[in-house]
Amino acid sequence: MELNERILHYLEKSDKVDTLKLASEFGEDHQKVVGAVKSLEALDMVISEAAKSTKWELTEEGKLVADKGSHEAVLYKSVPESGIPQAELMKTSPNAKVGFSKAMSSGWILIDKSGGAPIVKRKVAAITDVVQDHLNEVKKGLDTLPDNVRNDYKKRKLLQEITIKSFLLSKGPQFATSIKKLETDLTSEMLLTGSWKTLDFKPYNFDALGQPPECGHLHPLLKVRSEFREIFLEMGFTEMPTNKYVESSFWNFDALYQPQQHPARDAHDTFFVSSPATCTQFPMVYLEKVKKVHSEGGYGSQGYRYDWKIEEAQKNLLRTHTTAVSARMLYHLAQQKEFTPQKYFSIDKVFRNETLDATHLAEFHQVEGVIAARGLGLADLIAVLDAFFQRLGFNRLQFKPAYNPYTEPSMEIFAFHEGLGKWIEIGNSGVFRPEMLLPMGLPEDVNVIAWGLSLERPTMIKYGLNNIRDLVGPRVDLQMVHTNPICRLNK
Ligand code: FB9
Repeated sequence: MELNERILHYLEKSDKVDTLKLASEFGEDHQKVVGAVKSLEALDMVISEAAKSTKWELTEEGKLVADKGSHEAVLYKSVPESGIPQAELMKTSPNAKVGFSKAMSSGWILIDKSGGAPIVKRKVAAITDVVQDHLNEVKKGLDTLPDNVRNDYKKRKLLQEITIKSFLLSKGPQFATSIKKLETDLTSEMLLTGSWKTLDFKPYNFDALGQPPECGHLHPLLKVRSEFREIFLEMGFTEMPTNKYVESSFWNFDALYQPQQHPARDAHDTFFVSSPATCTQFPMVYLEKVKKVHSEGGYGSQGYRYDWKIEEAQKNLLRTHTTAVSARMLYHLAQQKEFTPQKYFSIDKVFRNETLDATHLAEFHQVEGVIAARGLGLADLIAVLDAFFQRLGFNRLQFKPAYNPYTEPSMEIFAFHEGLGKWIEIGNSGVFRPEMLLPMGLPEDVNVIAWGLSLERPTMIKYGLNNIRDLVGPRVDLQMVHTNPICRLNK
């Protein structure tokens, strides 16, 4: 018979019954009985009132004593007929100290100091371990201990009093000893035959929670991107338009004063596009200035002194950095009649034809910050990096001189990662060169400081991933995307 009906039959014979008693009578888990009661209560077949009762049960130490004997009995049994040095006896069990004092107060043992070193001897030939017997009685549910004894065991942390929540049951308005099958759907057949008139329908449970709607979940990269975006916006930066994966070599390299023979411009580092292979739309006055600064110098620079070719600049590629976007933005800024200071940022994909490994793929997201204002210098760059990375939870930065074709000076950025317990590289930065800025037409006293980092690296660290292929690509565990926590970069 179903548990529900066993409960109803029991209740028919007795007006009130506690769920604990039912659990014991039926040999069922109390929680299972409570669950059945709740379903009967939903049908108004029973009424339950919350009840509380207390019960004594053995602590973990009490269970050990019930099993192995009291500490004093264990100690007594460790004393041989001939006696044992007290120091040695105290090493025989982890509870020897408690056992010794109890065995002494029970008159089971004595200390013989006649020979100098204290020797422990048995004072009685045999003992009865009443503590063990009492605890085994409680373990069986026979609670016949006098209060003073029970309180002593509580003090010795062998017994503990626990409160049990249960329910006192009585017959409900719809009480019956069998459960009518409740219909859950009103069918057309019921309406046609009129059987609905005699059927019982399950009442609506307006408290029931709906099925959680299946929906999409943000990928960890997008969560980290949102965090970075928030940090930049909080700092007053404006997002640059980065919806141009295919870029000309001109904007990706030449505008950044990166010479045409630079190794990064080779096909082994860059993905060139075969169709359309070239771009021919450039601001030609500006292009001529770029050509001149590369080939002859100018603006105080001797240039690279090579035969700059427009065909090289026209080649289309997948942008290798979002600094190509920064170049376009700065050129656009330079066309303003009156210069106004700006703070730009970008977070988007870049592509590099480099060796793949566990942490590098041919594409990654670059995060870039750019500030253009009069009289900026390295100190301003360090200060803004400090403020930016503090928002990522980094309070200790170190800088190392580096080289970029388009910034001078340049610095690699390092931070001490408390979680990893080591210094890690967290980005690169620098001051854009005059050979890049002045051909655009920016005023001579305007400097531009910038820095960059990736999105994948912080995301992998944040979510404890060691292989980039666990973050992006066909091997990604979609359950990870579903369940991973929200991202807080500074936590
Ligand atoms: O992101 C990087 N590391 C990083 C960043 C944040 C972070 O956060 C913590 C957990 C919370 C942890 C680590 N790096 C830059 C450093 C290394 O990972 C490096 O091995 C890989 N670098 C990429 C380039 O690799 C081909 C990261 C990427 C990178 C490097 C430089 C720039 C952008 C991205 C730049 C720039 C720049 C410089 C001057 C002016 C304008 C832009």
